[in-house]
Amino acid sequence: MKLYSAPLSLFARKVEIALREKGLAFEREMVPFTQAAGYQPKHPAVLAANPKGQVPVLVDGDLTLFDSTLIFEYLEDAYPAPPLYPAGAKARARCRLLELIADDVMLKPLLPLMRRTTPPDPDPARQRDREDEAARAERTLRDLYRHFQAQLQGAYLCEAFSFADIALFMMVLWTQRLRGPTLDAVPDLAAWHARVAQRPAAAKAAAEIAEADRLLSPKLG
Ligand SMILES: N[C@@H](CCC(=O)N[C@@H](CS)C(=O)NCC(=O)O)C(=O)O
Repeated sequence: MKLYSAPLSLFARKVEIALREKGLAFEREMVPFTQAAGYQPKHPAVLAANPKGQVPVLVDGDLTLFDSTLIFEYLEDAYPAPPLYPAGAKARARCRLLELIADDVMLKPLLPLMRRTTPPDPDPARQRDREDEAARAERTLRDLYRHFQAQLQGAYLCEAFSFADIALFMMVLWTQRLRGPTLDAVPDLAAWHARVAQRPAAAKAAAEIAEADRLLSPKLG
């Protein structure tokens, strides 16, 4: 298998964690990324595989796939052990919903925080607007922390460790690296995050992201 990933792509890192949790060997190619230019120029293989021009892209033999959630679903079907979705239609749907809330709903307030790693706007008024928007987004992120804390089922979101934990782990890690709200007000969620962070696949991704920030995101270093 081959994965097109990127050093600071939270969606591609999701897939790296899932592949390692499933014990699957893969070759990884990191596409170019800088804080100033983003993903430009796009990697030709990614452009050829994904009309959105985004990573992750997974190639498994004659199958080429993009989108981290779709890749999760394929991995579970093709390589069911160990499972990363719970058994039972309702439990699986709930788990997918939690992943969607992490990926889509939590991404929205995270976007204004991402500007903290890009060069400041040369117009001071526009830069102040950016900072105000980030402050509003932090309130939404605190609400989402409380939502996810209430969803915990014992040690993990869906009883056993699942794709939902991987998705939320990345979103919370991203919020922390962008100097978003701490987890002080949500101790159970903080304990959950520490628990997931100890898993070797998550620990490896977190260590590589920290190293990528040291090289690529001086404002966070
Ligand atoms: N829904 C997609 C999102 C993928 C995505 O946003 N990838 C980003 C990196 S994290 C990307 O390649 N961005 C480049 C672009 O959109 O031009 C997924 O889950 O894979």
